[in-house]
Amino acid sequence: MALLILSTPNMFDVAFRKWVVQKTMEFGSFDKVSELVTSPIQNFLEDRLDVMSDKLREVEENFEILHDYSMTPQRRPKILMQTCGHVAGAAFYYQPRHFREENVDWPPPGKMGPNLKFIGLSLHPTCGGHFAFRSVLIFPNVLIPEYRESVPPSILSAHEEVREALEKFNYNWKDSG
Ligand code: B12
Repeated sequence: MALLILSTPNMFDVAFRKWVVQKTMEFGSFDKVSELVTSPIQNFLEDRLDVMSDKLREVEENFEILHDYSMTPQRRPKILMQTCGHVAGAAFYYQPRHFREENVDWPPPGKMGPNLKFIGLSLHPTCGGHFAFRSVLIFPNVLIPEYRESVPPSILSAHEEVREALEKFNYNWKDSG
């Protein structure tokens, strides 16, 4: 069994805000938190996962946690979150290779920055692009009998619409253009 953890925009207003307030009290001031906590989102998620892991360990000792930022020593992602999101039925993964048109050079070459690939985009059925993949928990000893993968609902239908979304994600992600 594996569990995929996503965050939705509420995470910032609810759980993350609480964590910042708690750290501010712990360190004495918000300035101290800004100075000492170098990766706030990552630290916040790790703190929350530690609490969850302790509880989980009471029922199952053997599990591994991988994060979206977990890398191999060769700096390759240890886990591909968009693929996980699709097979988990959480968010439809639009992969560029499925939306090419015959005899059309798409995506247009040379528009991505150096060393950047034109990548696919996952869209959640209710949050659209306003979510992030965070972590995966893998329980090698827990098997789910008769498990059936669910297909994530797709919120885009026309290929043209998908190509437009993919271009915006790859070319305009900084300005939401
Ligand atoms: C490397 C990486 C980057 C790099 C390089 C990006 C690039 N353009 O080249 C950098 C650091 C620059 C970057 C930037 C950003 N990223 Co980024 N990045 C990643 C990361 C770590 C790995 C992606 C990767 O390398 N994939 C490898 C390729 C080869 O995988 P693939 O094309 O999917 O191929 C596989 C599938 O086809 C699969 N497969 C084969 N057959 C089948 C069949 C089916 C049905 C399925 C489902 C799969 C499947 O097998 C292939 C591999 O063998 C992921 C997190 C993660 N751990 O997954 C985030 C991730 C892709 N990034 C994300 C985001 C949001 C961004 C930014 C917008 C963040 C920001 N605000 O700064 C920017 C800009 C993105 C952009 N458009 O370029 C999100 C995307 C969310 C989404 N909704 O889709 C991710 C998932 C992170 C997350 N936590 O949610 N990123």
